[in-house]
Amino acid sequence: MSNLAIDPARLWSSILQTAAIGATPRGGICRLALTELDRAVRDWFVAECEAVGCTVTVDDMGNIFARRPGRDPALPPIAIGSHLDTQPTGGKFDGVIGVLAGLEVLRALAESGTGTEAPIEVIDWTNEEGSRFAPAMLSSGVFAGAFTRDWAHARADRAGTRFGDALSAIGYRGDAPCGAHPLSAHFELHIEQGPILEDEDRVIGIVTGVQGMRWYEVTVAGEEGHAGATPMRLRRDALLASARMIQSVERIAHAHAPDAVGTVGLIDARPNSRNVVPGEVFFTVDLRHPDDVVLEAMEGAMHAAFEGDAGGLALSIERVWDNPAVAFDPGCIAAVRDAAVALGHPAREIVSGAGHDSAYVARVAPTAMIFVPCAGGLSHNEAESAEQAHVAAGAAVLLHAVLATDRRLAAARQGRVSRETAGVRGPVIDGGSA
Ligand code: HGY
Ligand code: MN
Ligand code: MN
Repeated sequence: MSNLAIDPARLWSSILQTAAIGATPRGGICRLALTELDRAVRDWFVAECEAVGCTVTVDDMGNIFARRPGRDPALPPIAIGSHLDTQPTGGKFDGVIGVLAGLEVLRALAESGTGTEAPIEVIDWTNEEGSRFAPAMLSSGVFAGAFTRDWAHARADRAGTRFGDALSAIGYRGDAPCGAHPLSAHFELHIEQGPILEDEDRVIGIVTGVQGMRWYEVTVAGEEGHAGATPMRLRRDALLASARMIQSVERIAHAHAPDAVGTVGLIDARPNSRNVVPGEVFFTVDLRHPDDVVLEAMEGAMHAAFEGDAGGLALSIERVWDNPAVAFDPGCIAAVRDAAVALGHPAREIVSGAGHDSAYVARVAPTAMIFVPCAGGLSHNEAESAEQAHVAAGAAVLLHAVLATDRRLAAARQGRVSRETAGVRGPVIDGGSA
């Protein structure tokens, strides 16, 4: 294992290269799932993986699997996954560093001629953001059995385009059935997207789980009317009722402080004309909490509040997504923790406020995540930024955790460690320079 090491400059260069695909004038990225820009970054990723000797397969949800063979092809791969789609006002790092750190691991292994027992696989999960096609993590959700492939393919964006049709249009509707793809473990490097690591001067977040999250779609129906001739007492103003509901979401989140969050991020008022009393409003609600029992209580409070806020207007509330809180695999968590300690990076355990593909993959494979700080905790914002040294540190921890997991699998395979203790445990770092 000579000179096995992450190349920080090469990794950073790849991040900047992909940042040019969908770059916005304000320094961010707008690369929505299944658009021509998503296709372009996928094509780039596939070419880079093939250039280091990987075989690439695509499943029928568009998930891309770039596999580097191991000594034992019968072993399910150790996976490194994240996403390349972004928010409309996304940044250069959200999702991207997880996929590109995986590519950097492949490059480092190839360059140093380091073999592994298990195959190593880097995955680009389709439509993690859920911005264009709700819900978020749609494709890792199908992979984990949370959604059927047909339900996912039928999901439509606000313009009425179906997921399956958009996937075909960019040429990434693969043949392999999504989900029939065992993994020995799954690791994901991601920016924290919050302020904790930076506030505490930590470089590595040892992510132990993800909080629970639920999405709703709300429609309020009143009656269009003339803005000048309709007396206030006769109005059935859908936007005014919705405004009361949006304030209720904020109140309910504060009422379940300090860990609850509630967001109304998308709103469509129709006919959206300045001199028409709005007749119908569609808006979304995103509720999150680390404890599913509290999340359930928040949902009940929201329904009760909205009934009153509606003021007699027609109201429909549909829950389109319910992703319970997730605890990651203790063995994978230990592999991350041991790697951070061995590499000397200040670290702390943390639960993710943001959703990630790992939240679903954890249902079907031992999984853990690695966080690195982002400036001001800012994300889903074009000003999102991270330090090159921190991204490189995260990638080095990722490499160590993957190699340690591989060694444990090899030992278990050779029967040196009894199966029941084999699990996926921390590495015995041999001073590798990775
Ligand atoms: O919604 C989320 O937390 C993620 O960014 N998709
Ligand atoms: Mn992300
Ligand atoms: Mn995101």
